Amino acid sequence: MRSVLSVATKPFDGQKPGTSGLRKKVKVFEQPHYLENFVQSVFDVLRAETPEGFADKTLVVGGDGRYHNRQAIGAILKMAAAQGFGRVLVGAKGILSTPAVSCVIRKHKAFGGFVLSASHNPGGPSEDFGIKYNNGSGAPAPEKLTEAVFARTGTIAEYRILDAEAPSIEALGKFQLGATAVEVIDPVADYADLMAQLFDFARIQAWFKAGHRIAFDAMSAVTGPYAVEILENRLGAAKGSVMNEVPLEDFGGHHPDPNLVHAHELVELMNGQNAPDLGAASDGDGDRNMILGRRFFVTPSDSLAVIAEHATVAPGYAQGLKGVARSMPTSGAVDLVAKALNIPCFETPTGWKFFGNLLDDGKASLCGEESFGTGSDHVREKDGLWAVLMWLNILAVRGQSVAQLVEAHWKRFGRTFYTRHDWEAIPTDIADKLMADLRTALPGLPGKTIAGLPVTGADDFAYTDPVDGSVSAKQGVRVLFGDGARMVFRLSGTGTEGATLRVYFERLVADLGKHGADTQVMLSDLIAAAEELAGIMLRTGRDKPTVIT
Ligand code: VG1
Ligand code: CO
Repeated sequence: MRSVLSVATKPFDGQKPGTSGLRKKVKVFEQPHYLENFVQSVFDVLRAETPEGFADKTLVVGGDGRYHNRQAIGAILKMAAAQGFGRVLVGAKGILSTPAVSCVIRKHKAFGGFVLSASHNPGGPSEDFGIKYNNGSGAPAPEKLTEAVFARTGTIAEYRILDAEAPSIEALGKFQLGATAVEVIDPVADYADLMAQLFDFARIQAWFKAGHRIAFDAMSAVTGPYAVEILENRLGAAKGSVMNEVPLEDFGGHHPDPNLVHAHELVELMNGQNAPDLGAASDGDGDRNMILGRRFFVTPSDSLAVIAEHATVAPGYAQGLKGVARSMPTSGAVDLVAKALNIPCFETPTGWKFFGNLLDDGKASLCGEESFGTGSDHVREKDGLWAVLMWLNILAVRGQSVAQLVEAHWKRFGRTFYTRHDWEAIPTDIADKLMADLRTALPGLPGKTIAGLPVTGADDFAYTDPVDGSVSAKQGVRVLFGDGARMVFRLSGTGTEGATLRVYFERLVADLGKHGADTQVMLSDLIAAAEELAGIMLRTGRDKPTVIT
C-alpha cells in the first residue's frame, strides 16, 4: 500500500468566488502546491460536511484537454486517493466536457466532480487554466460552498497526496490507486446516450437523409469527439460536418469562444454560397453554443426564446416546460414566451450555479444566458451540443429554415434587439471606481434624462433564491428607460487580466417594418446614454469596446 504524504503549504490567493471556479494563467497553476492547495481546500470543506467520510463515494474528474490538463488530473487522482475516496471516474485522455461531467455525476450517482477548464479562454503555456467543483446533482458549487473554499484557502497549512506515480489515463481500464478504484471511462458514451433519450434521433436522421446539412465548429476544443459521435456517427450527418474536431492543447492558437468574432471560419461558411442549413459552434469545455442560419445570426437570447416556444417537439420535453429561467442580463424575449405559455419565468444573477436550485426543485425546465449558454434539467450545466440537437429537432419537425423560425417568432412576440459590449483588461481600480460611481448615482436617476432618453427605473440587481432563501446582492446595475429599453453594467467574474466591464443593451420592437434593421443602429441611443452616464471611454482612454456581440 502506498503511503499518504502530508505536504506543508501556506495560505494562498485563492481568488474570491467569481462566476465559475478558479481561473488563472497557466503560470500561476504551475507554481508548486497551487492546484493542490485549491483541491485540498475543496476536500476540507466537503469533509467537514461529510461525517461518514469518502470511502463509499465516487468522484468524477475530467477536463477540456487544454495545456496542463493531464498534469492537474494526475495530482487530483493522487489526492482523491489520499482522502480515501472509494472510486474515481476519469475521462480517457483526461477528456470530459462540462455538461458530460454533470451527466456522468448524475448517472453514476457520484458525490461530485472536478472540471479542469478555463472555458472559452485561450489555452497553452502562456494562456489560461481553471478548475471548478460540481456537487452531487452535477451543478457548479453554490456560492455558500465557493465562499467556504475561498475562506479555507486563506488558512490551509497542508495537503494530502498519495506517494505514487500518476497512472496513465490514455486508454479505457480499471486500476487501484491506494485504496481507491480508478476507472478510465469513455468520455462520450453516457452523454450521447442521454441525448438519444431527449431528442427524436429518427426524425433528425430522416432530415439529414433528405439532404439537409449542418456545419459544427468544435474550435479544436472538447466537443469534437462528442459532435463526431452524435452528429456524424449516430445521426448520419455527412462526414466532415464537424470542423476542427480534434481537441488541441492550445485550441490551435484560437479563442475557443463561439461568437461572431472568434468563430469567423464558421461565420464565413454560413455567409457564403452553398451554406448548410444550420451552423453551430461550441466553446472550450462544451457548455456554450452559437446558432447560425444561412446568412443569419440567432442571438443567444432569441435562441432561448425560440427553444421555449418549440421545445415540445422534442420527446424529452413533450410534456411541456415547468418554467423557464434566464440570467438578469439576458434579454426579455423568453419572458414573453413564458407568459404566452402561462409558465413562470425566473430572473437570476449571471452564472449557471444560480439555476441549480430551480432545476433541482422542478421550478424550471429550461435555462439560458445571453453569453451563448442554453440548457435544461437534463443536467445541471449549460450544454452546447444539447442546444444544437434541440435546434436540429425543431428544424426537422417544423420543416422551416432557421431564419423563418426566428422571423415567425419576432412576428408573434416582437423582436428584442440585443447587444453586449465588453471592455476587457481595463485597470481594476478604474473599473471599480466606474461601478462605485454608478451605484452612487443610482437613486437620483429615475426622472432624469440621459442622452435624450427618460430614465424610469434604476437599481443594483439582488436575487433571493426562491428555494433556499439565500440572497446574492450587487449583481449588476440596471437602468430602465421609458420605452422599456434597458441597459445593464456589471464586471466579469471570469476574466484573468485586470477587469472586464460588460455593458448590455436591449429594446423590444413590435413594428415589423423595423425588424430588418441593424442592431447597433437600433440601440445607438442607448449606447450613447451608457457613455454619458458612465464615461467609459473617458475613464479608460479607449475609443471602442474590445468585443461586441
Ligand atoms: C461569463 C458569462 C456568464 C457565464 C460565465 C461562465 O461570466 O457572462 O454568463 O455563465 O462566463 O461561462 P462573466 O462573469 O465573465 O460575465 V463558461 O462557458 O466561461 O463556463
Ligand atoms: Co464554457
